[in-house]
Amino acid sequence: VRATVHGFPRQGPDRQLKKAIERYWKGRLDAAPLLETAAELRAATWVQLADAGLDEVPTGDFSLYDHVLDTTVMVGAIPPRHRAAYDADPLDGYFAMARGTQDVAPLEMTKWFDTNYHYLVPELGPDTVFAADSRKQCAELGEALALGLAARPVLLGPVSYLLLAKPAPGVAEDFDPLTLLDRLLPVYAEVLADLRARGAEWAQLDEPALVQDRTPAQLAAVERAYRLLGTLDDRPRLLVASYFDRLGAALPVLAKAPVDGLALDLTGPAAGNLDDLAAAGGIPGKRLVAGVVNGRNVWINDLERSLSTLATLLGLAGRVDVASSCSLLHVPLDAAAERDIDPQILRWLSFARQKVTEIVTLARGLHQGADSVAAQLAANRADLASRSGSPITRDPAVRERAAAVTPADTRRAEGYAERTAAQRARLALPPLPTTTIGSFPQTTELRAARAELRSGRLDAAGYGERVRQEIRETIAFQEKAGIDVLVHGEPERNDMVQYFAEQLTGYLATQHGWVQSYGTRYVRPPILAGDISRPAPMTVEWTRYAQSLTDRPVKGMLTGPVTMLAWSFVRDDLPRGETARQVALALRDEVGDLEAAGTAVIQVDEPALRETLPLRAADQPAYLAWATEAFRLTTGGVAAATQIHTHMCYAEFGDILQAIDDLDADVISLEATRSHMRVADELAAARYPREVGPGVYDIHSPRVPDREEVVGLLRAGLGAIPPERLWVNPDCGLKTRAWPEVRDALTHLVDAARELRGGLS
Ligand code: THG
Ligand code: ZN
Repeated sequence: VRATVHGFPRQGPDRQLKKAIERYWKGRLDAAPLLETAAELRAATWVQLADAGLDEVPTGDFSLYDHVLDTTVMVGAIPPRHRAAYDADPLDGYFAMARGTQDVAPLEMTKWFDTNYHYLVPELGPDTVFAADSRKQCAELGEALALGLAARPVLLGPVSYLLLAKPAPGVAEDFDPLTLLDRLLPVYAEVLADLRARGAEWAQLDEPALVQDRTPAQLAAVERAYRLLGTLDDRPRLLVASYFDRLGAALPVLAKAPVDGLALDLTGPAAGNLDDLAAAGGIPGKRLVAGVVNGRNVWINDLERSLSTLATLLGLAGRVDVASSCSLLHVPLDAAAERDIDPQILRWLSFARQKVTEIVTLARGLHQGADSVAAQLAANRADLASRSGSPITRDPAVRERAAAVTPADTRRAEGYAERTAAQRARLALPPLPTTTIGSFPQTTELRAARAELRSGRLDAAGYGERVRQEIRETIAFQEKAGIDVLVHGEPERNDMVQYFAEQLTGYLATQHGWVQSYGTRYVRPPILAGDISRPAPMTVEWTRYAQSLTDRPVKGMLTGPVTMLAWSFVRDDLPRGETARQVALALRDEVGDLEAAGTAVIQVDEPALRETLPLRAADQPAYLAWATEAFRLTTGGVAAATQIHTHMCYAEFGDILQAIDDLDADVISLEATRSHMRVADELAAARYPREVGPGVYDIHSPRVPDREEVVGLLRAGLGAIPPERLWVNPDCGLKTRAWPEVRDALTHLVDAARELRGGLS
């Protein structure tokens, strides 16, 4: 019936892959059973996809860690520092590139476009020598063919591979990896020939990097690459795929290339690809793989609407296949596994398995007539109607409140000068005040208590007492260490987004909705299902308790509206800016309750502000406008003497400096240790007017900095930011660190601040 997907979740229904790999790392499982588990998971997935009705399954999308790292192996771009380990043992060498070892650093990891998946960044330079290694691709194709299935290898395309790469360490920063294209293409030609020889009829080359703004020179490289690959004699038929946004200027380039088909994302902002394809004259005689089922959200498809889109496409291509918009890697595996979600809501949800069924239904409807799927269409219509008519998706009180927001609600009443004077009078902090970002080490006892609470072996009162005990210890430690602005340590939270989602009406949590974040690490993003409201305070009791134990100020700790959206599944029936406003209003109430409880310092974290930046520059201003407005709506209602902090987890933010200023937070803490306080210079150069805490303790490493090291970093900070506006804090939260490291590091941090204060007076 001409139906396929670009990829599927890798982990297995019980996250078998994660567990097997982590056991291998611990030396508790040998390589052979690990690889066997991986092969069984692949086979089970393909059989399931074929049984569901797909007539071509993807291969090569599976990975033990990351498909971009797999591509690095395929093209032989192993960094020199990993070469010996890789040659000694390819599996351990592979994991060394992913995770590093005692002696060698791993590849850098960064976000895969605007998803929550992270890939390992290829390191390239003028000396890079590529060499084809098609073994993984050929082996996985062979496995699927052996099951009697039609299979299509999926490869990351050469242009996107280079555009996702960075100059290797020691290579000039302005080195452009794309200059290696002519060296890389023969390697792809060899891999394609190997796949042909192994029995591939088609091969898919993914070029998602083409949905970002591309220069004429980059588009010329695309043209050259696909002219060369397209005119090879010995190759499978080529399908070039793109996803996550419109192709824009790259669409006519690909439409004209001598390849055999295109896969286009036709969902959300990428739906414009349809008009662009028509404007380019379509791809007559070629295969169009129509991504009408969104591979990134959790919502059921509007099948009738998709069928009408597909009908239009029939006139624009020689053959139309129905597919997901992108790999289903980005969604959980199976909505049917959720036992705790109300069946009346569950019918709105579509995870990877349900999406495959939708794709097959659409392909039948397209090629065999809508009558052949009449029952499915009727059920889908009823499911959609139950969603749009539900009081969950539309709460009039929430809508009215959001509509009534005025510009004054999104502004502090007083300017920074007046606020800082009031805050100084209230808090009486020394220059170079010390604080932490919020979380303290999450001990095994605490995790055990949470598990006991879930299983019913510990009641709420017993759990509350465990949490209060942690808070007492954390407060006592901070007082003893001499920290100026304390935190309660967040012992009650695991995933902070999940913690707030569980307490807000309109949000759903899943039991099994794991999605790969990086390597063997997964998250269970909550689902923004309806209009958001806050039935009761969420954090006030813990903060109030912590404050009752000390005379020093205790910071209230909240996750900001932009991050709540970025790390959740968002609605497809409401603009993100509207949802952000609803979340902001709920958080604004929490801020108000914290303030009323006497909290003088409130931190609203936005670690995801930058990572949700739209892929195309033209879309960024609108995003930044609603994002910064949501933050200011959260924080804008407090008195001058209440100090608003925010925190972000990265050091690269040159492109959102204006947005950071627009948050109008009184204090911002940022990661800065590894870049030796460069953020301080950047903020000073941009004349950032308020207080800044560039991190002086790298929490990603077990290393404890000594006092001199912190003094050196603070001196660098003082070169850019005057002492009355410079805070002293770690790079990020401490929950992944161990108590002994944290004790020493924070003591050194306080000592360093005291030493420098002495020099100031
Ligand atoms: N929450 C949510 N999404 C996120 C983050 C978050 N996305 C971006 C970023 N943070 C991802 N970072 C991590 C860090 C650690 C883990 C996952 C993503 C992790 N996961 C555990 C695992 O897979 O073993 C499971 C944790 C759990 O039990 O919940 O360690 O903070 N929503
Ligand atoms: Zn952080």
